[in-house]
Amino acid sequence: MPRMTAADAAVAILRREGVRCAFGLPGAAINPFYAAMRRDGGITHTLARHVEGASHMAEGYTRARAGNIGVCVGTSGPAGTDMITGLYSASADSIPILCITGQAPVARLHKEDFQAVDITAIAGPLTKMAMTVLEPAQVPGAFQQAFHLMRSGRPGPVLIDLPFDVQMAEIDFDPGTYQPLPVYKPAATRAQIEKALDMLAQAKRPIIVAGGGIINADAADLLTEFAELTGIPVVPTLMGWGALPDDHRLMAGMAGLQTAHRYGNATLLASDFVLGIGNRWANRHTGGLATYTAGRTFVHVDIEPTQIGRVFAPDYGIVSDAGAALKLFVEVTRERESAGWLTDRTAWAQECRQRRATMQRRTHFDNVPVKPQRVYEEMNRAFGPETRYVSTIGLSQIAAAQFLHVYRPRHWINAGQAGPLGWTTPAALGVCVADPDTPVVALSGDYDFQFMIEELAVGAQFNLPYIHVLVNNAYLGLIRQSQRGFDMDYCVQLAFDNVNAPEVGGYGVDHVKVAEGLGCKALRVTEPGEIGPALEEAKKLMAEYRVPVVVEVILERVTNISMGTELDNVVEFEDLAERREDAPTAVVAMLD
Ligand SMILES: Cc1ncc(C[n+]2csc(CCOP(=O)(O)OP(=O)(O)O)c2C)c(N)n1
Ligand SMILES: [Mg+2]
Repeated sequence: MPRMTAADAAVAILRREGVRCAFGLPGAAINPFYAAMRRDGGITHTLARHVEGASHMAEGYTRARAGNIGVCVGTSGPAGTDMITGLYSASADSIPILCITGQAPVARLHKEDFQAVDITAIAGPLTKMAMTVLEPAQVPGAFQQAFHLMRSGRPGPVLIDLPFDVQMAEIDFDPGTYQPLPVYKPAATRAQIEKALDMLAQAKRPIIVAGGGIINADAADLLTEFAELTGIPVVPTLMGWGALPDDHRLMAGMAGLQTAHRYGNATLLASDFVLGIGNRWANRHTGGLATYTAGRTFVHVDIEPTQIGRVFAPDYGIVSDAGAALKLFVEVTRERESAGWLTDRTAWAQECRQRRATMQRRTHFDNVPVKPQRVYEEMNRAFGPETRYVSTIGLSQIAAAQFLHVYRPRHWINAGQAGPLGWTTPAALGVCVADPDTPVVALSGDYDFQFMIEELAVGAQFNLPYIHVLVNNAYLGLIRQSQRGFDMDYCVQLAFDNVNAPEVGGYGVDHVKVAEGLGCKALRVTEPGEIGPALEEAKKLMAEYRVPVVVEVILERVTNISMGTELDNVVEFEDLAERREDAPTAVVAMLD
């Protein structure tokens, strides 16, 4: 039987489970694991500048491609606590990442040893398993179980904490005969799908709410096929955005309080039946439940049994992987089609398209300072359907969801539930590692950008080129807007006179200088007409220098973005589009 350190066994298992890269940073307590990675030689390591950054890189890496599992590694104590935010946003969005931490030796865990912290207790609520492995011979089993859990049911993160002496101890382990455990994914039965379709057949104005579970299940094609077969319009959630291309005739728009379209909300409110697949009725999607549910029948399909009924009781619930359910939905619908049982949905779908064609928000403003809406219009022009967008939170992200276009699954990569500021830069780097061939465009407000700004150096060091659009209003814009309800503008201003950079005109931080100082390229624009050329220039710089390129747009300080507290009370602060020229890049499905 081969003998090796438990750390070597752990690395051997990572390799057999398909891991090819890791994000992290070493410290004394995790050095044996780093030594094992070095001996193995098959795992590419990206050295983060902040451990939280490593955890978000792992998330970006997972989110970019079906089957990926991002791995982040750190030492004992603060490295583990720094990665807690990554574990939170991963678990909130059902994203598997494996977090590996070093730990003090077993015999000293209870002695308040240097950097010994009970990380498994801290990570417990955020993970599917958090384990300090106390017995070296348990290490293989812990890793095997970790991959089984991350991939089974509702995906999510795992933390494995390895005391120094456990990593160093020699064990018997045969990597050659190691087998990943089978993955458990519940699947709908035929009877369940038939019942759901029977209920659907009763509806006059049905929609499909398509959640991130469809993307996790890699089932976007099946969703499209099912929507086309039945002719039913699709309302993607923020996490499901891209499952159906934005220019599809059945794309009915997103619904919600913030990251939503006017026509999406209107269509949801006009519907009488909602088939939710792989979604979790997030509160910023539903708004008040009375408005959301009134007069509608709900069927909810979710992989996690305890999600059914969590937010409200659906009329019928099915526990199933989204892909397995959609496969059967397609199969049974085809049979019903051949039997001539399908209801014609043309008029309803046409009505939804009509809303889409007429209920656009205006993007074309020529104002200086630039209005944010114009930035997204220029981005729509500059970036094609192959682009992957990465963003986290803020007015910047909300407006992006209202105005940008996404055409493919995993091309809108967003920390939807947790929304941690600072997520965008490291997540974008993780996406670049996962898929160096697809153009990546990150989008940040100035505050999100300033959190974890040091990670730009990782992109420069490891040649991870992407374009980072930075919309600078020198404000914690989303919080400024929400403070209107308190009649205050308090502790949300980022503007100051920068003694080194009078040219930033009182907007505070000179992002161009900081980005350049970190080894990236950066451009700043102040006029709407300069945005398009700057984005083109950024593409060239990115290709030439192979580093992140920041395009900063100086915005007007105060722009309120459409939002509300109920689907039927979203406040519009700007003019709406009345003519095609008001929203020239909007995808308006052409009426048949
Ligand atoms: C770690 C963390 N702290 C606080 C918040 C609350 N928060 C959400 S958006 C926001 C302001 C974001 O400002 P900026 O990135 O400049 O985007 P803008 O809204 O101005 O476009 C804050 C403080 C958060 N999401 N994450
Ligand atoms: Mg801002």
